[in-house]
Amino acid sequence: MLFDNDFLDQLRKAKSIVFFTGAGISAESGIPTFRGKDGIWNKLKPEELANFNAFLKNPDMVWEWYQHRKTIINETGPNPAHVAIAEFEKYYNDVTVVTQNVDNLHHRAGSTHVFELHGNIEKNYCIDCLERFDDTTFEMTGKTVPHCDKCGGLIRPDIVWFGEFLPQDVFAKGEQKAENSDICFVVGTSAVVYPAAYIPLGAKRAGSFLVEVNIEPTEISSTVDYSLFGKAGEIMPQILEQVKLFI
Ligand code: BV8
Ligand code: ZN
Repeated sequence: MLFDNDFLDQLRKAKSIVFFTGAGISAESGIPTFRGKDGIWNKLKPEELANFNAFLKNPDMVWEWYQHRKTIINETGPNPAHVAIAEFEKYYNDVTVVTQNVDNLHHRAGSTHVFELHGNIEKNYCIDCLERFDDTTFEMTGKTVPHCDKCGGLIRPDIVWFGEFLPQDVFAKGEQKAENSDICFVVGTSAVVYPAAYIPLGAKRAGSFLVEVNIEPTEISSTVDYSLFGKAGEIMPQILEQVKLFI
């Protein structure tokens, strides 16, 4: 792939880089996106699954949906896009991932500075006493929603559902990193979910060079400085190859 000279100059002189990612970066790992042609929300309604009232109304159904997604995630792994982003840390001192994804694939690829705006599917907590039940320490079996062994309350995924606030410190730090970045890559996101989608917009306003990597134009295409259309799993390794040439 041939890259624009202005973009190559930005890559050469950049000191801090942020990767703002969405479900599209995990598509080539076999994890369905939300709004694409085979998106999750085409078959299921987010308000019936990814919100607290849905969970209270039918905890087993919501819990089972997350266990199903976790099974898909556990059966796959990071793809070349996640791996390339992790490798950027070898060539730049200040690399941050700000992700909307809950699939933990950036960590599994080796990225060491990851802000998870919408939580992490391997983490859970009791809705009554807030006791934590992360997968690392708590083996969940069966399809029905588990109950807290401290107070008997329902255990929910530590994921930000619609209508819920994002973890304020995570959002603030991710926003600040993006605003102070020299380049902010926007990879595999439709950029329609807020307040997360404010982050790349804030980066642009603060003077960061915004680069979109997506298979098709999105809400943010008219704002970015440079669009690269194609699969993230193909484009991100090619950008890394360019970096290796001049670093
Ligand atoms: C909140 C967790 C405060 C669940 C998710 C303005 C300000 C504040 C809020 C709002 C606002 N406007 C509207 C709202 C409400 C709402 C919202 O944004 N709704 C949208 C849909 C209109 N926001 C909220 O509710 C947020 N909370 O605002 O709290 C508050 C509190 C009380 C009352 C009022 C306000 C919470 C939002 C978080 C919701 N949780 N997920 C779960 O995962 O189970 S959102 C969900 O969407 C995922 O987290 C996902 O990450 C996120 C964004 O989607 P994308 O990642 O972009 O995925 P998508 O499928 O859309 O796009 C994939 C892209 O990849 C496509 O562009 C495709 O072309 C591309 N692609 C595909 N394959 C590839 C590829 N690109 C490259 N390579 C490929 N191979
Ligand atoms: Zn409890």
